[in-house]
Amino acid sequence: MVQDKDTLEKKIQDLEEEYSKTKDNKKTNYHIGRIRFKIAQAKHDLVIASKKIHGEGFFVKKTGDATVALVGFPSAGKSSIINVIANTSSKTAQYAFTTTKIIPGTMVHKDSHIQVFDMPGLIEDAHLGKGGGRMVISAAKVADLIVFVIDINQTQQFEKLMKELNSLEIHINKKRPYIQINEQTTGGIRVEVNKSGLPEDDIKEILMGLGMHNVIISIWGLVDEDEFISIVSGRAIYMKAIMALNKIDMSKDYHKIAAELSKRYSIEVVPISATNRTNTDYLKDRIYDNLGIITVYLKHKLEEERMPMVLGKGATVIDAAKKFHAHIVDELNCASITGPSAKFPNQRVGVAHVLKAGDVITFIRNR
Ligand SMILES: Nc1nc2c(ncn2[C@@H]2O[C@H](COP(=O)(O)OP(=O)(O)OP(=O)(O)O)[C@@H](O)[C@H]2O)c(=O)[nH]1
Ligand SMILES: [Mg+2]
Repeated sequence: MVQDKDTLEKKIQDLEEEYSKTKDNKKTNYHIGRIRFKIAQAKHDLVIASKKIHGEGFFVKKTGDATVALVGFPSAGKSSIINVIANTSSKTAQYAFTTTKIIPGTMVHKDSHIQVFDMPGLIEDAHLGKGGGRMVISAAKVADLIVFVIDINQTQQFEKLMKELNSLEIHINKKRPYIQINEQTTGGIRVEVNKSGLPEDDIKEILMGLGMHNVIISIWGLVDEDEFISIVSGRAIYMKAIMALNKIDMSKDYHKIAAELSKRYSIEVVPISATNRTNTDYLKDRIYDNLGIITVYLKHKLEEERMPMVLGKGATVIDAAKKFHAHIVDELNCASITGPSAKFPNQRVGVAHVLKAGDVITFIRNR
């Protein structure tokens, strides 16, 4: 049965009341697990119900070598930043909600093409469909990196952003705990490995709540109840993020503020001013680096022209060959490399050789 928004809000309120009454009684652990599960489920249903009320969905297409989403409160300077770092022109203004839909741009850096999404401002209760909440979810699903844009005069907004993303079941700069679930036809629920810190009974209760009655489960890392539910129900999204601390032209203390934020939230903070273009090239560098990509160059042995190719850090000669052309892999013998990963120019290396940014590669085929 699909429940409407008001019914769900009432249900969450009742459950939370029940939860707070039951919380301090140690004998009721089992019951608490069930309430927590029900609350999480109702909150998720509420997000879905709110989406229906607020109308249409939308679609963002991924292009380029990697994708980055700019996320922040209204007027933090997202559009001002995309206008500086990418080849697009997004409207900027002093009033909130200047941007109302996702504006894509391309940032060209070190011969890579990085797609950047300028997004509508996110606000509190975005997970209920207010502000740009839904757009953040759809963009988060395709983005490889989030850049939080924070106004230096409003740094308290970061805490609210993190809370919102938590409600959207987007986990920031966290490693996904490894959980293995094997569905069976009979035998009930068997917890084989449990390094979660959660009582086994709670785990069973949650799985039953999700309709998983016959499974063997192993949990290899610490996880709390909310995150566990979010993972086993398939809704959890894990995202890497950095922060662009904007408008530093308005604060003399920006070094100190940046350092404090970075320490408190364990996030890389890049202080910038979009208006004065202070540090914006450095921001591009940090985006590129946090995407974990390198640009290498392919060169035919008889030609001067070099073709840029973007690969993941740790990529080998064979990875470059695969990306270049599937057929070349069978014929590939070795490669000749000039650049950071070579000991000397035109060094012959095997196909398992690990490349570095800036390498120039010439494939050498079997005769
Ligand atoms: N002083 C100063 N003002 C800035 C800076 N960056 C942006 N602004 C101003 O802040 C206001 C909001 O900038 P936008 O780029 O429109 O902000 P936004 O985050 O895109 O806002 P929404 O689209 O409404 O979510 C504008 O008046 C900008 O001129 C900066 O580095 N320094
Ligand atoms: Mg904007």
